[in-house]
Amino acid sequence: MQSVDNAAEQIEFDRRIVEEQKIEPSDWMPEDYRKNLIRQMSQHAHSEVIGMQPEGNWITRAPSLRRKAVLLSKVQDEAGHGLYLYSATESLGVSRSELIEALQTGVAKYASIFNYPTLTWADVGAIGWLVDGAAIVNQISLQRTSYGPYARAMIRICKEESFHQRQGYEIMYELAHGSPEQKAMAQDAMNRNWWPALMMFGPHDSDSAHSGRSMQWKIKRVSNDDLRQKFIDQTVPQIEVLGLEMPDPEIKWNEEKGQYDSGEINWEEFYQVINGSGPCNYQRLKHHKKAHQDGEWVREAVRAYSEKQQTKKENVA
Ligand code: FAQ
Repeated sequence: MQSVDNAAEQIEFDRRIVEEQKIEPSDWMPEDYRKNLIRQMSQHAHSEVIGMQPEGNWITRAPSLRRKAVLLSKVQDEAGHGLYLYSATESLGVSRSELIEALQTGVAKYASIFNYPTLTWADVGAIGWLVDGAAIVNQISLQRTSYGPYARAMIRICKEESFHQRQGYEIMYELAHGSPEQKAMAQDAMNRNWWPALMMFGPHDSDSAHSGRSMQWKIKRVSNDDLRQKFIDQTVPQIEVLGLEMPDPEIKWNEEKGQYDSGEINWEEFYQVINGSGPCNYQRLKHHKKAHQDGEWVREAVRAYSEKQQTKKENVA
């Protein structure tokens, strides 16, 4: 409950939310708002960083130098997105090491999609097209989120994601218009990634634990189900252009609603994956821990450098 001492700050906070003004790091904010932001933003940051692994798996096996250069730079972009988002989260008074600890101990989640394997080169196309495509639909709405540093990070991230989405679609287009084997590979990768991409939008609104408060605080601007529908509606015509079979036989245009009907997600699988039992959960975290340990010398060097600078400053003073 809000203490009487904070009543005036609470009124000011509420006014700013209603008037669509951004909340900045130095502003007063309710503790639950801060905690909820840390939860969502850090999970978003973790997703960007863990999300480097499935595609990173194909950098050494990309089919041409051009594809390799593009993929390398795409994966580097994801690292950059992680950095913007970790920095934005740190502005809420939590340290990077606390955030990493929460990820590595399984306290914090990351997007379920990254717990699936990338079996063929076509998965790289399907990820760029479907996964970045779904991420953009969600992140465009987050450009209007109420927390200033998060909203600004989203604006930059969306620009980069749109290039990612196009490079993925280009890979899919070439495969879908290539040999019968290539077309079959594209179909298979789309079929496998379709449902996990739909799961990225989270549970149905009726089952979403955080949506109520997050919408009220304008952290989230559009509901899980509405974003998912938007993604389906924009992606189905793209499947038609590729000339592939629909990944879900229940996809059908609904004239009355002006949108596509589609089949139900396997929610049992969704909950299994987000609770740690997906096909690659163990592997993803194991790899993250190793990379983090291997990078310890960099953090050590940064600490030593900043101590040296501090001593220099003190000596001058
Ligand atoms: N995966 O009450 P809600 C990308 C959890 S970026 C795992 O509905 P909320 C770029 C949820 O955290 C992709 N967990 O939750 C890229 C909560 O658990 P908690 C990441 C999920 O927050 C591309 C519980 O279920 N994007 O892909 C998932 O209101 C290619 C209850 O759910 C973002 O993070 C899921 N799919 O809505 C990188 C966007 N869905 O915390 C590399 C920002 C739900 O109580 C390669 N986040 N959960 O333990 C959001 O918009 C929201 O957090 C939602 C979930 C919509 C994801």
